[in-house]
Amino acid sequence: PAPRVAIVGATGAVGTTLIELIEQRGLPYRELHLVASSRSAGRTLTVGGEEYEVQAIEEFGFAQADVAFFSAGTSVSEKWVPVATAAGAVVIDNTIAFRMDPDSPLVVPQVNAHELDRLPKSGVIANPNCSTIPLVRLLRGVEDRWGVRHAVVSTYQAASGLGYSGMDELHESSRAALQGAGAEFEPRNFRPSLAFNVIPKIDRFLDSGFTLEEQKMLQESRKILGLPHLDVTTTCVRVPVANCHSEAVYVECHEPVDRAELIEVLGSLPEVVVDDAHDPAAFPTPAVVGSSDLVHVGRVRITQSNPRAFWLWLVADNLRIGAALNAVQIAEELVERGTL
Ligand code: A2P
Ligand code: 11C
Repeated sequence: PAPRVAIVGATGAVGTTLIELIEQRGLPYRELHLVASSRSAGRTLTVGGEEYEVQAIEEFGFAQADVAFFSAGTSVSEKWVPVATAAGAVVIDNTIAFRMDPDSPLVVPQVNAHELDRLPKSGVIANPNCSTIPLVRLLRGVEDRWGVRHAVVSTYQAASGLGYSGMDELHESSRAALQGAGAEFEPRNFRPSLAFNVIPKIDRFLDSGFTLEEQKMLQESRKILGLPHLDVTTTCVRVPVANCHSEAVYVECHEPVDRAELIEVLGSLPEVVVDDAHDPAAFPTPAVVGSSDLVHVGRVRITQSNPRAFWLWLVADNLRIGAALNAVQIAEELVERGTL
């Protein structure tokens, strides 16, 4: 029979996208439970034409779920994922809480779906960070054909990485700045204000001088690709874009790279599209890409000084590719294997 599904964080930006994708893609379920904080308890949401009442997590019995998607933040996962797995649910967790746990696979289905062949001891499958997912999907193809010597990445990350509160703050701070009241605006998430600004800091600073977001991109890429010595170094930057993360990616390979073949290899990866035209309406930008279930690649160029190195630009919808879609695709793989 189809699984009983719970969505924790159902009222948030990722949760809402998850619900939309479950409807669109027809993930089978025989029961659906929507869970959030007590603030949302009693709200109703319509899914597949049926109304569902949102339940407070404290009131929810996880024994009612075969699979639980968690996207309500790290502290909620730390507290409640063990409760869910103890009650028998398989958890697909969208926070940092279990990503580096050796007993929990970190899965991007287009890269390492084989790790879903057996259910993990922990009962938890971790969903990677939103800027890691599109990067490893491309690096997989490059590694297999030319071998990656090292990669240098700068990210341009959207406000929706911080959910609805991030998007709301971008709009409010921009409005305040346009009204000449920017100095009085009190930022809640982005410091300094993100309006008409770029901020080279995402998540907290570490003693190394890197940020946690930058460290996640390195550690998670290594784990997903199964390349413990992979050399990826990043600068993660928040930009005043509502949704869709972009990345400028420089890769030096072991072998010389032919541009036409690179475009062919990238374009033949699952759910990747190369829009390499020079027409500004064609190369990928967050505004042009909008809501998309594809990783968009453009600006592919071999460096003039080194035939083994190239640059590319990617844009991926962080709420879909970087979070909800990856989680739903993990669930689809489990359903296909008869695990759920
Ligand atoms: P709620 O809407 O009741 O606050 P976003 O990423 O867009 O900010 O959404 C966060 C999601 O996580 C929301 O669904 C939110 O529910 C949920 N959430 C936040 N804190 C808790 C909590 N302590 N317990 C359960 N769910 C929570
Ligand atoms: C951001 N990438 O754009 C973050 C959000 O580790 O899941 C996701 C944080 C995480 O702010």
